[in-house]
Amino acid sequence: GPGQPFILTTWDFGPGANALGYDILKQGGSSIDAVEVAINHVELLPDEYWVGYGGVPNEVGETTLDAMILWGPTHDIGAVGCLKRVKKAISVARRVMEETQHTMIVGDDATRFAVRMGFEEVSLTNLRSQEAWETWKAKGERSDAFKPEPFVEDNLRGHDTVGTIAVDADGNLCVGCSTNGREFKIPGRVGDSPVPGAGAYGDQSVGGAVATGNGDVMMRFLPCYHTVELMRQGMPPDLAAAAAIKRITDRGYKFGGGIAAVTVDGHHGGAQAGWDDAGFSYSVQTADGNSKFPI
Ligand code: SD4
Repeated sequence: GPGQPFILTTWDFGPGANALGYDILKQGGSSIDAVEVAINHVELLPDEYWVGYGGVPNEVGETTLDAMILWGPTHDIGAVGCLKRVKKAISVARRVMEETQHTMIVGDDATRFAVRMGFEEVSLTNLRSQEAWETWKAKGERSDAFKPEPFVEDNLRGHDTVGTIAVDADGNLCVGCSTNGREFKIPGRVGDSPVPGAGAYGDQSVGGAVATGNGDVMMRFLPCYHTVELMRQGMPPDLAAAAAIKRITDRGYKFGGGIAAVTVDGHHGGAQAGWDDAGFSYSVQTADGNSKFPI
């Protein structure tokens, strides 16, 4: 309940991101500041290939970013899709939420919006993403995304989208996520991450959920919305996440993906499909410490 702040973040960078966010929560700060700081930390890691700059170039070698933030008390949402040349995608999403009546801004116009809001325009390419693209390009293959069969096993093993859910000492929920999506994606591709209910969702009276994995598939099912709605009906987070994922696999999809979820009073759980050896985990920090939960 109120007074017991917590923060949850997906994948191996979870503990480091949580530590920064929890510092804010511990001092009575807002969950939105905690989520932003935690996700910025991951976005700015130069060696993190799947989030922020320096990673996952698209088919023409450019890194583009998707992010979303949801503020529980007002159920306001801000998102950016295919954001180019700005590093802190979650911060731009926050500006969309706080400074406009809009929910999502995309592409070069998202860049222009960010610049108007005072963000710096920089290259998102570094040595690693440049090399990854050159190596792939040298093979002369078309992007995998041009194989449209939905029921073949996807090859999206190395995913790392950051999803963070926090509740502050005032009981306010915030949910956010940020990614550069999918390697060698077709330019203009937007994944599940900025789509409300797909890459993340939350409800101030229930809790939140964040997704990672094959967003091209997941966004067809709104699995985070599904997870939160099941928790609203009283289902525990792990079973709710599993049911949302089962909705996808029941349709025959052999996809790789996972969901982490937490109720506003701090009960958490997760589920995955196709990722038995992907190392998917989420971490939770509370007054009792920072623990990692492999899924
Ligand atoms: C996407 N869901 O754009 C993201 C990718 C991801 O961990 O989750 N990576 O499809």
